[in-house]
Amino acid sequence: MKRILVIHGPNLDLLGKREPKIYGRVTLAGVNKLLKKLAKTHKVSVEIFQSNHEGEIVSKIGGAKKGSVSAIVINPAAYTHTSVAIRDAIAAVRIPTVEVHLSNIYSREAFRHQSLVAPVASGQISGFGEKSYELGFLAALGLL
Ligand code: CA2
Repeated sequence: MKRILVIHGPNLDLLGKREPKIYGRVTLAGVNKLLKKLAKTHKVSVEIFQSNHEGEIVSKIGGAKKGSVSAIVINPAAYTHTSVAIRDAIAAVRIPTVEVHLSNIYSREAFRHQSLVAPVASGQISGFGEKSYELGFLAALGLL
């Protein structure tokens, strides 16, 4: 069975608990439930990982090859705009990767307009709330 790795970056564990005007009322548990349901429907396995630490995310991506991951869906959160390390890890593993964002990063502050991850991702989905994850997961299935 093909395996999709979903990575949630820093502070996404706070989803639904703060900033509802930007990120809505959905919780990370709610997003994960949706992803597990999608995986079941499409007969793939899903591994879900959240970390507030850049190095842990880098190691998770690096270990994906050994764990026979077929595609990665990642919301790098604030690291989207700062992390050369996460970008390099994605480029190095050569596993098709879809970048997702709940909010439209291009309609927000200027510092969010640049993604260091986008050039090494297969594509990016931004601005559809919880649905961004669903669209990202479906895009990843299309890359398997
Ligand atoms: O829109 C997205 O998904 C982001 O990746 C979310 C990041 C932000 O830094 C990116 O620019 C865009 C922030 C994730 C933290 O989410 C929170 C949720 C609730 C309360 C506080 C933060």
